[in-house]
Amino acid sequence: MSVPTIIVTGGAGFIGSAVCRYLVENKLAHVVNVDVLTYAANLTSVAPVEDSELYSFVQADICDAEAMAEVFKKYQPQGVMHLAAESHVDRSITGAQQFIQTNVVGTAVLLDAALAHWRGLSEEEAEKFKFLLVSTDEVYGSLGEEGLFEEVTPYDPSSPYSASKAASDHLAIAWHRTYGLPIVISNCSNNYGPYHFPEKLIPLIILNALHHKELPVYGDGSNVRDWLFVDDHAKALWTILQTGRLGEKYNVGGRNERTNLEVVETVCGLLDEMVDTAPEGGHASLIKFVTDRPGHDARYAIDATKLEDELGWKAEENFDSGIKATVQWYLENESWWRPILEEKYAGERLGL
Ligand code: NAD
Ligand code: TDX
Repeated sequence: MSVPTIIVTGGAGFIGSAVCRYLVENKLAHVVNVDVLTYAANLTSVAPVEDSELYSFVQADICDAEAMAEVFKKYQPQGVMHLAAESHVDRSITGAQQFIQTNVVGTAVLLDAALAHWRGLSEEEAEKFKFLLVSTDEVYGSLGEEGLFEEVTPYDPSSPYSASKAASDHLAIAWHRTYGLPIVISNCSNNYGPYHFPEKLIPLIILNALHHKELPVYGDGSNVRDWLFVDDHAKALWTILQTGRLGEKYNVGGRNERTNLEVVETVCGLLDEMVDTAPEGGHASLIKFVTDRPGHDARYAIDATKLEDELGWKAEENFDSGIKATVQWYLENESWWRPILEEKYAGERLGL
């Protein structure tokens, strides 16, 4: 059976690697993983599929127009799933320029490469081609205590990261309206799961707790995020690429709102049960409330009704079992995270 060839940008990152594993393991597509391999990349995350004939890897920068043109020419893809990005809000606050470069300029370069490719296709092939821009709920800004983000919620980004993602969403829509490029956009809530880089809240807390280091909770820990298991996101992205309507946006989320403090306490409680090295007073005794993130959005919560009703996707993993499986994965996969901790950045962060 022949399967489509799909370019996945950022396939060595947290979500991109889950997408690569899902598509290749289920023989849904030939994946061409295009990743420049920044600090956040890890090819070990795609090791389970790297020997498959349905998997190819190209080390290239999405900002490099020539390299992108070559990738399209060589692989003649039927679709693009664009995940490559600078993704960490705190880094965007201390250094915004790389976010503008990758998320804004890089997306524009990739859109142009996709457009040139699409224009060269036969009418029949062009009809089947689709470009999925993978975006975030952070483009909508912050909610108060009530309400949910809908696809029509106005954009109101707070951080350099979310502003750069909002810009890339606008570029994709512009390439659709102006040039007709077949675009679809997804806006997803916070992901968690295996292979998550340990600068993000959940893996940072797991690894700091295991090392009896402080567990930094910004502000009073009352900020709310809406957590989705990463494999549910990967399935949603494939569904949207396959059946999403052109020029449309789809919100992705699993209705799992938690305050940050609840998340941290949950992880601590699981570790208390799962390891026999807990500090006196339990892992939660390591919690430290620290200076808040500037521009810290109070609450995110996604209404995924459009995706559920129109395209039939539904989150399968619930947070209680998903977070337990995630903690278990980190306990069993020190070979994945140990080399990352030994890198300079993480060593500083974790005080190792
Ligand atoms: P990540 O930081 O783990 O991975 C990003 C990947 O992109 C890395 O492998 C990196 O090497 C690659 N990359 C960065 N710059 C590149 C460039 N110039 N050229 C080619 N590759 C480059 O990110 P993630 O958490 O997996 O997020 C993936 C996408 O999903 C991002 O677009 C992000 O905005 C979006 N998103 C993330 C979340 C989340 O909770 N993590 C939620 C919603 C949306
Ligand atoms: O040490 C910490 N302490 C803390 O309290 C860290 C790293 C985070 N936090 C808080 C800030 C957030 O309210 O936890 C929450 C989650 O923080 P992050 O893991 O940095 O994620 P967030 O800022 O919500 O953004 C993530 O979800 C949306 C991804 O990094 C983005 O790429 C995605 O778009």
